[in-house]
Amino acid sequence: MRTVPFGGHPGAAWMAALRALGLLGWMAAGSGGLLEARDFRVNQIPNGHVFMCANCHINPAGGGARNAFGNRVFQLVGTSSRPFWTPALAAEDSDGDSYCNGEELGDPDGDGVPIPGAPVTNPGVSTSRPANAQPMLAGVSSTTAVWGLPFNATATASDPNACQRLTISKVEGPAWLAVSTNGVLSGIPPESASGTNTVVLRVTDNGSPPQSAQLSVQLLVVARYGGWQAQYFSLPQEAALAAPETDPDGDGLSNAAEYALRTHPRQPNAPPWEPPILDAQGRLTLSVPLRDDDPTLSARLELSGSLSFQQTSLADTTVTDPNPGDGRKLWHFTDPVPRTNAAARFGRLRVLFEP
Ligand SMILES: [Ca+2]
Ligand SMILES: [Ca+2]
Ligand SMILES: [Ca+2]
Ligand SMILES: [Ca+2]
Repeated sequence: MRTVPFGGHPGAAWMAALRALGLLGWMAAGSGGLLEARDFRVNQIPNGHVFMCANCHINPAGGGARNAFGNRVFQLVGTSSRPFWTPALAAEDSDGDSYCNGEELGDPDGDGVPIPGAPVTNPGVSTSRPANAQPMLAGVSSTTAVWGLPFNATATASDPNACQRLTISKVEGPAWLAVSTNGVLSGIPPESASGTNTVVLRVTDNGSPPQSAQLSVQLLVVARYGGWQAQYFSLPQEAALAAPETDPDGDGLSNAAEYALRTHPRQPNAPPWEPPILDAQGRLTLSVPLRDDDPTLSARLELSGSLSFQQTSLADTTVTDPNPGDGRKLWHFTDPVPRTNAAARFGRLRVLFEP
């Protein structure tokens, strides 16, 4: 068949003559040799000259049974000579070898212009395929989770071999975190997960042989009042009981204070701080242990000469971490007004945090 000029008008004219005679059906059934006229197809695909008729036919000489790509082309245009190479066909994987038709023919985007020097493999033969490129994991859509609340994120994976199926798995990470094969991370972190959690993900393609890549991400689990509420109350039924200003256990500590102090809101607690003392300069000092896993949390001590708190000043504040790892930091407050200058001093502790 390679002796027949392809794309040439002689072949086309010859086909027209056959059609006029109504002989095509007989010719197709009876003589493979005469089918060589469809050689013009070779010029309708990028780099078609590399595999010639074997792009579409099992017999490299052309004619006879088609391979998977040939069947797809026949499905699209039948015996018509109209063009069929499109971005859509380029994006398909006709022979199921995990490489797109366009990739195999050196024209990944299917615009009909092959990339110069790109390797060419047969889009109709699954054992003819390019080298398998390594997939990539670019990142995770969110790396901050709140304990007590559902966490959801997506890992972004890609592969230069656009037709390959990618499978994502968790290589390392906390038990509460589930990772689906399509890269969805989900789970509800417990309070014990507070802090930095190392998660190692792997992406594997379905090329031959498969290639994979790993990504390590640091997932920060923080506290928020909403997650704390979900841990200690049945929501939404107990929404009123769980409100920040409520004191369901009647211990004088509001839920907001219990959250900040890391105490139990439904079991009465004595305030977990030492009574205020006067320092060497006669200034009132108070130290309060507050949770350290909510980056939005802060505290201030308002001081006043009367219990009405009509005029207040703020205590000087420093924060220390005497016991790293205990989930608390110590907030030290010092009244700037010494005792000798005041008849009486009253303090009111405020904790501030985002919901
Ligand atoms: Ca393929
Ligand atoms: Ca192939
Ligand atoms: Ca690949
Ligand atoms: Ca309370």
